[in-house]
Amino acid sequence: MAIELPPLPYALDALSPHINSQTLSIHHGKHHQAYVTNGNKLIEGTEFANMSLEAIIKATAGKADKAGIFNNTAQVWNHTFYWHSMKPGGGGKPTGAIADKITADFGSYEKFVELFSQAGATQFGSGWAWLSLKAGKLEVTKTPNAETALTTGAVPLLTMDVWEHAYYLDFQNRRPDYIKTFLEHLVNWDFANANLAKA
Ligand code: MN3
Repeated sequence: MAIELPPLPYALDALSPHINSQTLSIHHGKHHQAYVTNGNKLIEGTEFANMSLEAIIKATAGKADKAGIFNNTAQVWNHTFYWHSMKPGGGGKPTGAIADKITADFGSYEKFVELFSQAGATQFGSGWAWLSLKAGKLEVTKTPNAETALTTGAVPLLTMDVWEHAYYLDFQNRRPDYIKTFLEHLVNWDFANANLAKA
């Protein structure tokens, strides 16, 4: 089955003024679309052509001769997960089960903010910061380039894109300001709660 570009779950201007419509238009319409287009070209006529996106990612992870397929398909999945990790009017302290779990596993929401911010800020070059559930416990991790928490034996709950294309038009080189804005104004705790409930 061909890989498809899912629509953004909100309007292009829905995250303004934190992430403006130009960023979302290019990030979704050009970057995300390019991973879809390239992924489809690479799987055409191969054993992966009829597999689900997640199955392709898991089957190609860590295989040097399949790096092109992995990089493009993982980036398709990571971006879709990232769009849902944000919502208009999001951010701030979590509610529901994820709030209790954060307190139980990290000690406090403030400690989670510190760990997540550090993961995003210290990912050298391009990559992702994650909140995941692994062996029943929350963990904050970072991955380089297209690497994804999906293939680490964890259940991803939230992600934040820290590739420069995610924030450069809005924040230029100020990645820490983007991370702060993500946590204070954008993070979608409903999505994290839904993923936690399914985990
Ligand atoms: Mn990106």
